[in-house]
Amino acid sequence: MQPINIADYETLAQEKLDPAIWNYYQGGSGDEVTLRANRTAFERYALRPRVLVDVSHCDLSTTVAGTPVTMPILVAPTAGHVLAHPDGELATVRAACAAGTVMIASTVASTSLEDIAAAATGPAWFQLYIRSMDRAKELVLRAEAAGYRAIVLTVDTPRLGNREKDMRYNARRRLFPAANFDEDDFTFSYTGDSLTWEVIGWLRSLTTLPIFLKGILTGEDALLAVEHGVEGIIVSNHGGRQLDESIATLEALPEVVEAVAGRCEVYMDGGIRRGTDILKALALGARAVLVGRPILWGLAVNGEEGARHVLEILRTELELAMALSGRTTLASIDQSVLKRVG
Ligand code: FNR
Ligand code: LAC
Repeated sequence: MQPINIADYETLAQEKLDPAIWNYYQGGSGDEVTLRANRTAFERYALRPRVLVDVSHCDLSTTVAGTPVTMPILVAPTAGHVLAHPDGELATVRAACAAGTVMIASTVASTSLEDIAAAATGPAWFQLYIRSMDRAKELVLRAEAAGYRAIVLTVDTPRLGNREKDMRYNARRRLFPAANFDEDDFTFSYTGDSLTWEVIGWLRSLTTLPIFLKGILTGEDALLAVEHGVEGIIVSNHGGRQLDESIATLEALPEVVEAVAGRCEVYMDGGIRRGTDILKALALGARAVLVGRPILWGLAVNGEEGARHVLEILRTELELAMALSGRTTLASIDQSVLKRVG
């Protein structure tokens, strides 16, 4: 089969991957209610297309924290890309740069942050998990020295979610060493469970890079994030892998956008599989979206080329959705394109 959409990549990736890895990628936490909700939330909105608009040129370009990107689609941080393909994160970062967008490299990447930065032909960002302050400080300084343009602190992981697929398929025993550390046992260590909002000031004292918080789902926390001076928020429930039964990200997005009121950038991730999904997220106030699993599927199927193709499919679909809905710029995509139907 020649993959023509993201679902095709999902099917082909399953055929390629060892079940332990496949289930680690696909899995959500608990009963996977949130994992499913991230997808079904998109179906609660229908599109209201406008006609007789000159759509001969649609402009998808924007900036994220001042970094120009050719489209509002970023590569979400995900762990251990060598599990998908031997070229691992090097393939991913090349694909993202070739597509004119930004990869957010994970703390628990299977390639060191320096090697990823060296392979990048454009800007990349670094996702931070803080297990110990000493180690986190070292990571931030290394990331800044390597040329990363932003720090994305993931805040929804004071503990690891209840990943029952990992238990059943023994995924943890088979995983990779995390290349940013000397020890092999770092893979499943996350942001420490005693961290509080004071960590933002501490991070700010270490770096001048823009700071993003990933994993915000409420207006209350969005407000605190703004008060602590972050440059951006990523509305995320970790792809349904942390607190099961937490709100779908598309449903959480409007209250975060409202609370922020333009004072920092707001992105979202979770369940983005079609260009129309992106259109809906932008209409609800996201400046950009991140994609997680689809990139891993592309990598698994065809390395750098596969990851690149996944990004190009999403770009083409978003462009078509904009043309067919009569919205030729990202700025023209507002709530008037949506009707709530569920
Ligand atoms: C993740 N995610 C994640 N997030 C993060 O901040 N650091 C990480 O290392 C990882 N690792 C990771 C591994 C795998 C296999 C998955 C599926 C997810 C979460 C990720 O950044 C993102 O929030 C979700 O993947 C978005 O949902 P979709 O696009 O996968 O539906
Ligand atoms: C995960 C971690 C690595 O979701 O964030 O598996």
